[in-house]
Amino acid sequence: VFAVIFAVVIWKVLSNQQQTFSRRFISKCLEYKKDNNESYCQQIFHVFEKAYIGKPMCNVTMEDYDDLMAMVPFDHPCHQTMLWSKTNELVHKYTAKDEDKKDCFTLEDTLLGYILNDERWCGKKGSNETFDNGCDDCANSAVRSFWDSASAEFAEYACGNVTVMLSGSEEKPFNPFSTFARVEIKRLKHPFVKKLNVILVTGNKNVSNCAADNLNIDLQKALDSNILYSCNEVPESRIRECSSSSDTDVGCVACL
Ligand code: N1C
Repeated sequence: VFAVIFAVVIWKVLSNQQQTFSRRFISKCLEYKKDNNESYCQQIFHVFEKAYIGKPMCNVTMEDYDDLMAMVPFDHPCHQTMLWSKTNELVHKYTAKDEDKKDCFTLEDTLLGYILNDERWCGKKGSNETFDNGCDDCANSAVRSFWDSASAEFAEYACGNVTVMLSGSEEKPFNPFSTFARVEIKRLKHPFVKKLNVILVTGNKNVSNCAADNLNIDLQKALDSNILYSCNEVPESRIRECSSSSDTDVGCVACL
């Protein structure tokens, strides 16, 4: 009897966990845009799940998300693309605006980025469920491969002047292990992309500036040589001011 009760409890917990993740996915999908309907959001979830379900936790590749990426194309203006590394909180504060005034877009402003931001998930071999805890953080995890895949698409979609917000509190603002360095920078392609603007955020703990070899040598080496490059050091306080007083500026760098 105890064994049966135990099994039922475990089963309930597991199925409840799955519902929680998929419910959250669907409800974020619905709140993203008023005309997203339940059936469209469910279709997206179904294609999303196929990337990792039933697979060993550390065996999910970027390509496993190809169908998902094809199903959910971007529709933001490609010339208003904002990339970032190690400035997660600040960049999203800077780019946050009401829908009708929005003039600078990060991956988290797109449907999939919005739904999956701050989420964890994985599958398990021999199970058809989505787990949202007990997921290992490995190179080919469902989460990492998703961000690699979405970041690749996002950078390929970019055009015109692209901006990236990097951190001057890092010894290497262009960290070779970051998604920006591994995945995004090499997918910016001339002649679609004309220029890359680096906004290097400075504050009270500055360990690098625009003269750093890490930017002038390492970053520029990774960048398509036909794409122009600029770097501006901007105090964090200025960026915070811009976030609140930015009705009039256009694009990702105007207020700075
Ligand atoms: O590794 P990073 O930064 O350089 O990645 C940021 C870079 C941005 O330009 C985005 O377009 O890559 C994209 N991106 C996300 O949008 C994103 N949202 C949440 C990459 N990763 C993202 N995450 C999670 O943060 C994800 O789990 C990943 O591992 C971290 C990357 O943060 P980082 O090192 O500051």
